[in-house]
Amino acid sequence: MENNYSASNIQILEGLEAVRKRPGMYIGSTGPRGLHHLVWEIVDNSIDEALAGYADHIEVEILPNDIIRVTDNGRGMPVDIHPKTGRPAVETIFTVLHAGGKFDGTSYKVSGGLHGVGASVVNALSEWLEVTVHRNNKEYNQRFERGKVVTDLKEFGESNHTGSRVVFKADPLIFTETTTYDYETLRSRVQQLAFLNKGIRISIRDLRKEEPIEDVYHYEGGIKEYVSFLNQNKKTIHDSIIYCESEKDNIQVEVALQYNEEYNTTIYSFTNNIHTHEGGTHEEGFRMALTRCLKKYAEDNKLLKKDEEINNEDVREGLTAIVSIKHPNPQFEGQTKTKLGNTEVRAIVSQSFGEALDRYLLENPKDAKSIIDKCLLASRARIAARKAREATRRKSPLDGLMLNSKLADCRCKDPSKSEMYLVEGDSAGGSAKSGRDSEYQAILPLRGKVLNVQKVRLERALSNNEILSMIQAIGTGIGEEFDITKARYHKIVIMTDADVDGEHICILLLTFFYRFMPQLIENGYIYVAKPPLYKAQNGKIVKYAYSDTELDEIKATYPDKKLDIQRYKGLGEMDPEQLWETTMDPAFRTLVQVHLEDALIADQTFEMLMGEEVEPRKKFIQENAHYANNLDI
Ligand code: 28F
Repeated sequence: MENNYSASNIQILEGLEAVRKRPGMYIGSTGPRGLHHLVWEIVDNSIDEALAGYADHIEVEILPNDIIRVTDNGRGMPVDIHPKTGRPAVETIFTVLHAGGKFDGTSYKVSGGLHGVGASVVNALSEWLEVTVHRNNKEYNQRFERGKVVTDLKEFGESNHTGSRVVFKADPLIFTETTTYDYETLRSRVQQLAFLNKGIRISIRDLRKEEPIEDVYHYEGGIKEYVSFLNQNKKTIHDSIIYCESEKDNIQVEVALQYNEEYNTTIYSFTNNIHTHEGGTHEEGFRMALTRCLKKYAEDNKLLKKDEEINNEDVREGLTAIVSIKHPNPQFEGQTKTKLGNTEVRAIVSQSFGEALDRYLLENPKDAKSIIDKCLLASRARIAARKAREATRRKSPLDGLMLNSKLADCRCKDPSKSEMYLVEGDSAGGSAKSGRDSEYQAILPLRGKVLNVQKVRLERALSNNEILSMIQAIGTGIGEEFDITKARYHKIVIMTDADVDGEHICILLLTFFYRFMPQLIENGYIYVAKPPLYKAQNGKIVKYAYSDTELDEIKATYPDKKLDIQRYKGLGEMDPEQLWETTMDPAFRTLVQVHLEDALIADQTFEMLMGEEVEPRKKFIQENAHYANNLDI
């Protein structure tokens, strides 16, 4: 038995070493996103235990010194000796890679964004980790450091309940950028998990300050309440939420939808709680059934005038929908692995949701009429816009070449080397034009506020010159004509002032790209420039600070110097050379690449900031004042 033990022991050490050597392979990055992934890997195991029906309360806590504590009231991780490793099962879960992932094909291993790399990865990337199990009327405890066992599993005493608790400190040697958790990031995902897993009570608590912060989420209505939450600032055209819940071939399907009076479409699809930003077969099945059933209802009830028709676009106007499936063996595809590929899912969703929608329309003729009327309105507007376009005899509004007088293009014609800066205001636009490297950097100055696309159809957006010149410069077309291979730049950089106005324009642009050209974000073409906030100068010494922390570091570097500090209010205060060397020169600049979930947050934040109701905006600004100052996309 000795050599067996040592063999598996060596394999364990190699496994954890591999994780510590290339953490990015397991958690995507060792930046803030990867840091927060650690929490989701642990929380997902509690969610699994809840989905199995044994836990209904999960607590997520940020303790002082950014220690994370996750607790559930499930059965408690098994403590019996694992046949293969000769060690307690709980130790195996935290020391063997991908162990504990309950991929037994029946239960659903839900997983954070990186598809269930499991608790052992969190352990390997933690300075220390402690697991406490309440089971068999006893309490057990074990401690690890950087993935290695430092104490064997010990019985601690009696216990009158069951459950699991994991406490860990992310290893600063791995997470060199930051080990500080962002409360809002954890809060919003915890809320989303509560929506997606109805009946589970999940609380998030921040105990790092004197004043603890706590939010508790518990939605018996699950994704029905998620749809109401997303529609909270909008007028809806039918009161009840259209809902379906079914299971077939071990695949669970849940769909909830409600129409509002606006034009935008909000469809969020999930697979095993992962937000499939790029859609996939579950979303396709949903869309097929939605169009099929609404068309059929309109035809059967003679609601269409002569040669009037309802198409895929018309049924999406004003739609808020959640499509959530749980699949024992999901196949993820796409640029960011957030597109569901399982072909069998399309028909399952289309059939089960289609039946539920048909039943709803039959049982609620009044609501059905309002929904069909809404689709007909969209259809008539679409046809009118097409006629207007034809009337102006230009194939599409993108043909007007005169619009690009504002674009200072670059000489290079290779998109993969070309960049376009979207610059707020003419003065900064001027500085950018003269400061740039015109070989591969194009400048498009945007005058004042970009159109608020929250409230308009695509046709209306195309009538706004700023938007039009931007779409034309990008070159991909938009809507059905969009073709990513026609992109003229593989970097589109949003460069706005570091003040609230600038952040607002940045959010407007992100919302526009998220709603009308999401493929640009999926392909990683959208960036946000980070201009310096301060210039610290003393004679020949000139230093730029991009955050308050960096300014403190600069002051600490020159303790005996009297530094003249200038707070930049806007890009226009920098001359072309400064703008180039601080914000445009690839050798020194900081560009933040925008991911779909950032754009989603911007979109939701924007929704709240620009929605009709004043209350949510006031509440948001009160709660996030610090957030609004240095909105870090
Ligand atoms: C704070 C984090 O990780 N909770 C968990 C359980 C319960 C069982 C279990 C977990 C190895 C591979 C089966 C208990 N009794 N919270 C958690 N709770 N893992 S993780 O089993 C893991 C085994 O699959 C459990 C009976 N069956 C399963």
